[in-house]
Amino acid sequence: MEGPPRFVPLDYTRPAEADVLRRARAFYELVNRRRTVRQFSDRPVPREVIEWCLRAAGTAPSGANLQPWRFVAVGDPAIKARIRAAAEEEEREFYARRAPKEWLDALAPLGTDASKPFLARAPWLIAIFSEAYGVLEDGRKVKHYYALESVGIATGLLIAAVHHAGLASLTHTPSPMGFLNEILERPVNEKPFLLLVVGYPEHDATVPAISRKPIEEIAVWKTA
Ligand code: IYR
Repeated sequence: MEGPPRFVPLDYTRPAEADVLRRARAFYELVNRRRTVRQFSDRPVPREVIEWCLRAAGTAPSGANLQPWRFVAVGDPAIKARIRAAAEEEEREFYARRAPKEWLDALAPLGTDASKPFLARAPWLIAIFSEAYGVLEDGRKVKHYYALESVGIATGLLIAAVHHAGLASLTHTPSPMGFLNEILERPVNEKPFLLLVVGYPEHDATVPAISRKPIEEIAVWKTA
């Protein structure tokens, strides 16, 4: 059906050597200023901004290039309110009963609780789904490879794109997230992966005083 693989020249311009280091540092400095935010302004963000960020996410590498992601961008206040209500219901269960003490202890530095007003206030909620398998027009299923890894990479790019645009985001994972299929009318092959809250931070937003591991703790080198 496909014929032989087709190749085209790589579109690549090699930067001057000194620029490679400068650019590596500059990107670090950009992403190091990203913080997960939980206080969002209701200031609108045009749909076009979200579209470009989603295009960036869609450039992610994926298993067999099957691009097993689906982004549902929710700007409708009525739908956001339904998502908030459903998420808070799960979170109340989580904080009151489901979460073991060890998990609650790990979350303590973040100061989170079951109340999620930002889900109604932020201009955009991007529900990210992972297609466990694809479905052809005739209903046949297509196997997907490394779907979760692929969607995780795409989500990382989306978070970076949103930050680069000058907006804030929150990776939110109410658990379980099955209500997203129902509210957003997504088919069963689409598994909720994450809810990304996107908007401007509130002018007086605060973030937990937590730190990142230094490179010595996250990298191991095997050099001659
Ligand atoms: N989903 C809950 C709890 C929570 C879990 C993790 I792991 C976090 O990093 C943060 C919160 C909530 O959103 O409050």
